[in-house]
Amino acid sequence: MVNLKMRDLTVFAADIRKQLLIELRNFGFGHLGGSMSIVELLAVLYGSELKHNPKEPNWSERDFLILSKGHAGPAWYAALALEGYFPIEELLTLNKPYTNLPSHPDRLKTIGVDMTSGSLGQGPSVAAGLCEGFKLQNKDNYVYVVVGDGELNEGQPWEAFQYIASRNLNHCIVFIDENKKQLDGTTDEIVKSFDFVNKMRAFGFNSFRVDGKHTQTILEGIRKAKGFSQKPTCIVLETIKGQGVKHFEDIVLNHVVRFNNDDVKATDEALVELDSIIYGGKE
Ligand SMILES: Cc1ncc(C[n+]2csc(CCOP(=O)(O)OP(=O)(O)O)c2C)c(N)n1
Ligand SMILES: [Mg+2]
Repeated sequence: MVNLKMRDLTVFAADIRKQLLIELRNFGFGHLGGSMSIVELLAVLYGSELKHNPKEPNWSERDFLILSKGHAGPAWYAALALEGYFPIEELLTLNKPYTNLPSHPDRLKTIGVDMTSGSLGQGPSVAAGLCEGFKLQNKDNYVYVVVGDGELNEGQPWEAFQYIASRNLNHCIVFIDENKKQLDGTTDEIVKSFDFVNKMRAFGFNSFRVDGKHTQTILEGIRKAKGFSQKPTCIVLETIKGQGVKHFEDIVLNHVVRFNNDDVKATDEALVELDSIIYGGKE
């Protein structure tokens, strides 16, 4: 773990990815692909843009993160642990009996988690309610929602988006993780997504696309979103399922990875590389 005060966002992303890989390798299998694709986003949120306080998780002025694609919980837990919500060692209990870190987030178990998720399609509806509540109270908390591109095959998010935009809930920022894959194939093979940017514009959002593989481009996107005062914003993140480790990016069906010998070897090699980013060669 790096000294949090000294880190930059790229280093923080490397640290999150490292802890995520350790978690999944330790359990032996898990939702690797869609966890890896939001690592850079989590680094920017927890490292810079999301107002929060690990010492006071229920702080009323905090921003909310709604991880609607709840199967990416293991990435979120890595970020929360590194931020100090719970000890890093707890990551090794992922998905085990009596853990506080079930494979899908549970707000009654994990400190720092505000919405239980895993059943896809529900996050934007909860975000709509939160944003509406903050608006009624004249509060300026932001609500960040992360949805998957496959998840948007569901109908419920589109009802919520329409509501969020029609109420001008401009403190809602939606991220679509456009990794172009879902559970058992590409989104094109299963149900085509068409152009999310145009679709979200048609639903009343400011909408644009950024490279979701780099913290800097994500950071610029969020800062731009915060500059809009009239409408909510959707940022379509161009990502890769398995992002950040070539071996895992290249596995065609990498939604869930069951670690075989090759995967363990690739993880060991990736951890060495990640450590060189984290410690800058001086461990
Ligand atoms: C309502 C519901 N239907 C189906 C599933 C099973 N499921 C879990 S993840 C997933 C694919 C999601 O794809 P995507 O949103 O693209 O996620 P990512 O690529 O970011 O992992 C499916 C179908 C579920 N969790 N909830
Ligand atoms: Mg996807």
